[in-house]
Amino acid sequence: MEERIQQLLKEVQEYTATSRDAVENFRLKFISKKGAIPELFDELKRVPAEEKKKVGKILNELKQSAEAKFAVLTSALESQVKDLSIPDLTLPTIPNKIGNLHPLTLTRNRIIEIFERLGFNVADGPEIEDDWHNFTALNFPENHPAREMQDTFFISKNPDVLLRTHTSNVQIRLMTHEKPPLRAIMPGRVYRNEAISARAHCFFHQVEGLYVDRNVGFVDLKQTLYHFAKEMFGKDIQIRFRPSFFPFTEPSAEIDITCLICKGTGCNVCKYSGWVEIAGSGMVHPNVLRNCNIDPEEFTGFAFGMGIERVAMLRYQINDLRLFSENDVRFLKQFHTVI
Ligand code: 2NL
Repeated sequence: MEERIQQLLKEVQEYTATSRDAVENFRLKFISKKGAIPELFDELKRVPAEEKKKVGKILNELKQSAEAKFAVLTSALESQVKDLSIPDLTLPTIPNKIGNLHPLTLTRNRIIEIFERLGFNVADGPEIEDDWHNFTALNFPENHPAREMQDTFFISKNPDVLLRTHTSNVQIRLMTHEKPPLRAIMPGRVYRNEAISARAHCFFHQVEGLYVDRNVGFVDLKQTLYHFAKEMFGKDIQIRFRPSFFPFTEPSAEIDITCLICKGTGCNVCKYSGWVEIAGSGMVHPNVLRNCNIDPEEFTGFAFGMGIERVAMLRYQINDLRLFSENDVRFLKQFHTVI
């Protein structure tokens, strides 16, 4: 009998059960009324008195060990059941990954937001343009190099059909068809015949702006772009206006801000000058106003233009223009938008 008890003890210790049925089988085999242990207690009654104490002791050990094992198996089963149970239905759902906005779209939207708060409308116009709206009305001389085949895409043999090289064509259309006061920005895609590199592309995006009214002065231009730069890049940056030249503005100025990469101490992005250019600007040339039937004696205006890619590169610290048009998901998914 002692041997049988030892054998059963071994079986109890080695028993594994992960299903409800297997745990029930354990109970039936060892613990239940008709199981092996109660049967052994019955037999114990017939064991000779001198051995009873010894056999009874190991039988009790077997009983305790079987009961402890049963408790362990049951609680393991319960925690398993808990894992399979219904999750907390009050928790928010896992958001669907439906994509995000392109960094150029995010940047364009921010630029629009800043100017809309200053009372600017958003206007757009055609990307396929004629010579008048892209060059002549903008006071480009007949022999200006920008008109050359090397710089401009002509889309047919007809030199009067071209891809716009800036969004100024929209301003020309606006000034021709509407009367001042005019206050609008024009975001859009423009095309230039350039070799593709980290710094240049054959198409890119611009936002131009125009404000025409009585008594618009350089001070209005300066304050508007000063406000824009601080809103866009933060209150800590410094801004400088540098004299420049464009055929369509007089006087003209380029706007630089302190380099956001090196904070003005010098790096390869700012070519060790501490400054980066963010926009061109100026007072609309009287010839341009005249070309749109606006009297330059009565009205004046300022205009500006900036590359959205350039602003986005500074905003997100991107060092290669090609990333914007390659559509590499590893790049695009870094610009999370909260939906
Ligand atoms: C640049 C420079 C500029 C304008 C664009 C403009 C348009 C009209 C009349 C006068 Cl219709 N000016 N636009 C003016 C100054 C600069 O862009 O560097 N853009 C990326």
